[in-house]
Amino acid sequence: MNITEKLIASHLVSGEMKAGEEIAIRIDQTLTQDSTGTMAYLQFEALGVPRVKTKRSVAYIDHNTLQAGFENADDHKYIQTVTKKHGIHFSRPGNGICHQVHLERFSRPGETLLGSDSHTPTCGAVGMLAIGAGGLDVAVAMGGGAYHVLMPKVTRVLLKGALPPMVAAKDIILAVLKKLSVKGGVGRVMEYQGEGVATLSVPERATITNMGAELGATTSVFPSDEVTKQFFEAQGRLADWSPLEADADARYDETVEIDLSALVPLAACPHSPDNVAPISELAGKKVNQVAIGSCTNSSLADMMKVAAILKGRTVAENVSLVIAPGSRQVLTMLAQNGALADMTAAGARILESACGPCIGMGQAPATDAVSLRTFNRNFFGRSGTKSAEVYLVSPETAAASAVTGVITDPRDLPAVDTIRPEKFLVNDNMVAAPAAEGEEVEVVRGPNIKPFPLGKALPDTVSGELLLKVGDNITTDHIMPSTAALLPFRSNIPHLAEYCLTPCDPDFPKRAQEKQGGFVLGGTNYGQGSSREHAALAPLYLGVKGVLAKSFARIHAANLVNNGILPLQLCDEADYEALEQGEALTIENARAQVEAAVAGTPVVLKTAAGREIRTQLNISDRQAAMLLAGGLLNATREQAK
Ligand code: MIC
Ligand code: SF4
Repeated sequence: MNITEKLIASHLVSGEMKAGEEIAIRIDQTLTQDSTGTMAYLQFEALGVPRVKTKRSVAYIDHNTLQAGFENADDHKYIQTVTKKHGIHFSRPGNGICHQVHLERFSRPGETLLGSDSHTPTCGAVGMLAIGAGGLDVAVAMGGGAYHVLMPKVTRVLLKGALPPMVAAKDIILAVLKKLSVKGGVGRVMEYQGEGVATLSVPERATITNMGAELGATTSVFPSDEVTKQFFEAQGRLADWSPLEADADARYDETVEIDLSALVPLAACPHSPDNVAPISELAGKKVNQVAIGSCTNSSLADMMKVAAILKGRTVAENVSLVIAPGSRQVLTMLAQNGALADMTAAGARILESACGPCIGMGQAPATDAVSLRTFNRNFFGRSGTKSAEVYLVSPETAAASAVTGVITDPRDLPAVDTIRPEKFLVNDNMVAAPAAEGEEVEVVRGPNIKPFPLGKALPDTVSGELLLKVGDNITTDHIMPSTAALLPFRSNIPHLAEYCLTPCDPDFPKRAQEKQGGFVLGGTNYGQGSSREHAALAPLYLGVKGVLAKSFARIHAANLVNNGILPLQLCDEADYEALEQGEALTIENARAQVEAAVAGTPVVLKTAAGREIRTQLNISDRQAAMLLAGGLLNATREQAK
């Protein structure tokens, strides 16, 4: 077996391990962050389970830390109290970005992790099966329920050779993205193999598994080897380590080769992580902002390289350089070893250990600015400035460009070393343990926490207007934007809904409400990007009944079904061209059609002119029950009756 198969086989609850079949797996650990967590815990409460049934569940506060009003702080308080009550550990604000802290302190080779954040696969760096999902799926897993997913194909990414100096792990994943595109990983686990693996430290592997999310992959995984062992030892957690590797005769569905020694520094150009070009082609372009951090590139080793490049130099006058170390462990170690002083002496602006500018919480670039970021997503508008050009680069490229003021190939500067600390500074005092007697904890709910919308049982006739037609690769940042102004409202769907799909059409929310809902039409890979369930809840609130698309991203499709919205994949792509915004669409005998869709029978929609549009639902029995009941929560309640 390969590593993926071993991880799945040891957690399989039901289903057949045949690519494309629905399987159910047992979840050992969960993580949530605050911007999806409030909703996930409201849903967990609705399930009525007194204490989590996982081995370890952790709630992080890392996204909404701006606190421009009371809303964020109220959410933090709610999450702190609800987790204390129900047996969940609580990583307090300032302790760091969920994926960085989870990797450092809680990851375990051989275990499964389900997180309400699309970058949960980060922990695949140590041989975990770590998957991102919607908040409701995570709530169910906390309650002891299995996680359902399609058995993935397994792609072997064969790493050959070793990286040249000043070429980074980021350049490896950018090279994979260039090769495979933002849809290249859909339905697959990317399993890293080959001689190059042993040359990469755990944080370098984590950069790669983290950004595997941008391939659309179910997850990415590395073996757990001697390098992993050393990382656990340095984290004072040797007891949590165990080896995991593929059998010598393991089989893979496909193989992609990357020769590390031939790689050069790369950048993902605006506005997609797969729009990759060599830095040499961009060199000399004037830069206005450099932002270093995020769950992709904020490890101690990354920060030490940045500090070494900045040491004794000054940030160029035309550049604003911001740095957010990924965790309090990283920040404290930088403070203790003097690297932080090298950064500030050069003129870096230090941000707290949180997501910050990566999710548009501050540091929006100036009009038409060129912003170089070590992050993982450069979707249109995500930085908070629509006219900004955001490039995704390695920490080396970012730091080199910050001091020169133009996009710079880091190989033009003297090489800096990568460190592998023998001992990390361990202090878990910012992780609050749950209460032994949860019943006694009072859950505090602020006024911004509104009830979430619930779907209704599917009627026999589903009809409505085609409210909006959009193109390929529509992201959840288009469907439910997350700017500093909107992120505080993650527990207030009525407010968020006013911004639903507005980057595509500012009038969409108004039109959807006037027409009492209807359908949306997308191109390929509709809903790529984040795991945010709000990209289903806001359309649900606006009355969207179904989304037609050429294809869907995995997590978003699951979120639609979980909330009772039909993800209808066009059988004939020509229908995409033919359908026009404003057309009336009807699904007759919808309930019977959804039941028949489990066996692969197309669901047929009719236009006003009587033309038939054939679509596939790609659902299991379990999902059909959800769609009929109007979502997962309704279906769970019906089963409990
Ligand atoms: C992101 O990077 O887009 C986020 C913000 O972390 C999201 C989660 C969210 O929208 O809250 C993700 O990746 O799932
Ligand atoms: Fe946070 Fe950005 Fe990572 Fe999402 S991608 S978890 S916003 S740092």
